[in-house]
Amino acid sequence: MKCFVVLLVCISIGWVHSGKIKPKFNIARLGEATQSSTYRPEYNAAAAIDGDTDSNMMAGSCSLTGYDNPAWWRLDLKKRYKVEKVVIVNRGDCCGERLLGAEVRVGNTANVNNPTCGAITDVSKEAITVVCHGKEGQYVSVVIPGREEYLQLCEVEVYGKEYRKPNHDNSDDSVLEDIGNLFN
Ligand SMILES: [Ca+2]
Repeated sequence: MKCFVVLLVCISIGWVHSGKIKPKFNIARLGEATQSSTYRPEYNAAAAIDGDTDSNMMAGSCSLTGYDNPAWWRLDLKKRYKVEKVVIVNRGDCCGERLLGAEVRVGNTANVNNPTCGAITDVSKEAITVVCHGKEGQYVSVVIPGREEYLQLCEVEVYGKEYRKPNHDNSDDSVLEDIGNLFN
């Protein structure tokens, strides 16, 4: 029986590392979103984490602020995470250039002034990935600094691992976490 369990675990880990399973769980779905203002009620901040990546604003699954300076959107993940990357789906039916210069920020302060992962410099594709290299924080924000602008986000996906305090031996926990992700 033990051999069977060990084999099952090894096969599971093999699946994780072979990349043949679906991507890791999008932790943005666990959070709560707010934004600098809301253009119309149906374009509320939560539309950017509803799991629907439809980039047509008329489909009703995109957030949109007013013409703010700065326009911002912020996600409270409720726990601290080491954020690996943020994938943003831009609006596709018009005006994609509005997102140029937007910065993704991650940190533990409940505002939009946390450290920056990177800025959006290319809007030629609707899905834009900003790499955060494990930057740690409870809050993920998208901010357009330095000008008045509308901020439109059809989806924001966040990938990372729950933050664990340094010096904690979490090797076994990490294996269990990876296996757990199989079933998310
Ligand atoms: Ca959406």
